Amino acid sequence: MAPTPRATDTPPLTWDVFCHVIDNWGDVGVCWRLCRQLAAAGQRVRLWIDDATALDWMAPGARRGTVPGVRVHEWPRQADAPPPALDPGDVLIEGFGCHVPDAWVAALLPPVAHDGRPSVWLNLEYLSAEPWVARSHGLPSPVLSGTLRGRTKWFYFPGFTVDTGGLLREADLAQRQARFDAMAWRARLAPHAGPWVSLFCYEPRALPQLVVQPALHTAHWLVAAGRSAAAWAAQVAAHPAACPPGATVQVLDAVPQCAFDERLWACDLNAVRGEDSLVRALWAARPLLWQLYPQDDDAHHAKLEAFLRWFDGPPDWAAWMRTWNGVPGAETPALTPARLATWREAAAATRARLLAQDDMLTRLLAFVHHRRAAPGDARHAPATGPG
Ligand code: TRH
Repeated sequence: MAPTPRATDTPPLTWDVFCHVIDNWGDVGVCWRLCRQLAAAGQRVRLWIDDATALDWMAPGARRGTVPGVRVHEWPRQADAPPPALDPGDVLIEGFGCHVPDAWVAALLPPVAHDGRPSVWLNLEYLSAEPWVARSHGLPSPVLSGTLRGRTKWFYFPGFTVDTGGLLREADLAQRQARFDAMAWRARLAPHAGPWVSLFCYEPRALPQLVVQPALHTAHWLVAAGRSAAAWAAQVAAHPAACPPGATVQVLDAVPQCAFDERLWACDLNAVRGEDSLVRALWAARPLLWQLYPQDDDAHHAKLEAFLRWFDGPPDWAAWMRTWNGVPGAETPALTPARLATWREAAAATRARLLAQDDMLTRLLAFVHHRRAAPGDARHAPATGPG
């Protein structure tokens, strides 16, 4: 089998990444990380986004073009908006099923790219550990009618196992983590000796229950601005008896992505939500509680169970994860320092397991390389990394 092309081996291509911001920060968060990592690997990236305001704090300067390799463009999503008069690209990515008008695809992605090879059109999907993800990753979606008839869009599914599209991870992540001084980071923020907890969540009903756990009686809570701070205000701050006297809290303004990542490295317990912050919590290798994006029909409960099966962590942690996500009937044992220590061991083991796999960028580049080299043959890129 041919070796997986490393990011630096791949000649620069022009990538158009499209992002439609629905709500919260996950769409822009994932698309921005992808763009930044593509650019760091020497690729040329145009990010098309319909609401770039979150980038002002997530990636200061990005809109002004201060990040080498990435240009941020406004994406007017009106159906009749004329396509831009720019040189066509080589790869076009629709983030999370955001539909790019046919005229734009036709203008930015002719079937044959600048070097005579086929261009590649991808739909980047949401992250899930459910078994169908591996089955669906890399499937073609042929266009059967309209002006793009005969073209093919490919499904790209990120995931936790080697048979999926992988997880975003910067090439220098491990080195930056090794250099990071958590105690110095904490000292800059507050003089507090107890455990540190970061809270990034929607409105988990179990929040008051978590706050009073024995391991967290003297915790310092770092609460993210926005929905997390509102949940804290409504469920904890509004009920003075709900907060143990030894606990302290700081509400933190939204910070750039790399600073958010460091917060997770510095804490003893990370409550995260959505998808991108979950991945960051996995890299942080600290005990985590993940709140999934709630869906009306509770479809997120199946997604949670799939994640728990893949993670294979301590049963008391799985029980807390269910409670944190409002799964009925979950019984949570008291969260003690000893329990927190076993969660930490499990988190470290999971990070090690993931680090043994190729990251998403490596797999994405391999996928695109494969599609450009052999159009119309087997649907999957070569396997990338150890099983
Ligand atoms: O904001 P989210 O809840 O995003 C959600 C989910 O992705 C969900 O699946 C999707 O359907 C919905 O959006 C539309 O959580 P997520 O995915 O963790 O994204 C948050 C991003 O914000 C992540 O990139 C980290 C970033 N962030 C910062 O950069 N600085 C901060 O201070 C904070 C709190 C977050």
